[in-house]
Amino acid sequence: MLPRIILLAAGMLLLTQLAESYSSRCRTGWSSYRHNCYLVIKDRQSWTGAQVVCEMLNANLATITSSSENSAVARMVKSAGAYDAWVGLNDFAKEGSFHGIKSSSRASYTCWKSGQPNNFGGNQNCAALYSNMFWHDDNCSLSKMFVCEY
Ligand SMILES: [Ca+2]
Ligand SMILES: [Ca+2]
Repeated sequence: MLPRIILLAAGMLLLTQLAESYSSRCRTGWSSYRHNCYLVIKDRQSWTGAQVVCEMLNANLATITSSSENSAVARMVKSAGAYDAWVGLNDFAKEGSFHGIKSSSRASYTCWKSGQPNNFGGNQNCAALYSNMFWHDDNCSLSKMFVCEY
C-alpha cells in the first residue's frame, strides 16, 4: 500500500512541476499567452528602432493574429500605462496593405479603430495598438512604447 501512495505522490509532484515549467516558460519579465511570450517595452522608440530592440532580445515586434491574442496584448499595453504601442504591422511594401514582420501577405486578422488605417498626411505606415485594443496607423518615426513577442 505504501509504495503505491509514494508513487502517487511522486506522480503528482511531477505533474505540478510540469505545470509550473509550462506556465513559466517565458524568460523572466515576459508574459505568456498561449504559445508566445510578450514584453511591453516602455523605452519609446520609432517603429524601426523598436523592431531593432526586439531583435536584440531575440524577438520581433508583436504580430497579433486573433481577437483573443489582441485582448491579451492590449491588457499588457494597458497595464504598462501606454496610450498606444507599436506592433509588428506595416504597409511599407504596398500602401494600405498591412502585413506582419515576417509575412509578405496581408494580415488576415485586424482590429482597426473605426476610420483607421487612414494614412493621415500620406505618411502613416506603421501600426500601433491602443490600450483599448483597437489599432491605428501612425507615422513610423514617432516614438512610442512597443510590444515585443517571441
Ligand atoms: Ca500607410
Ligand atoms: Ca492613422
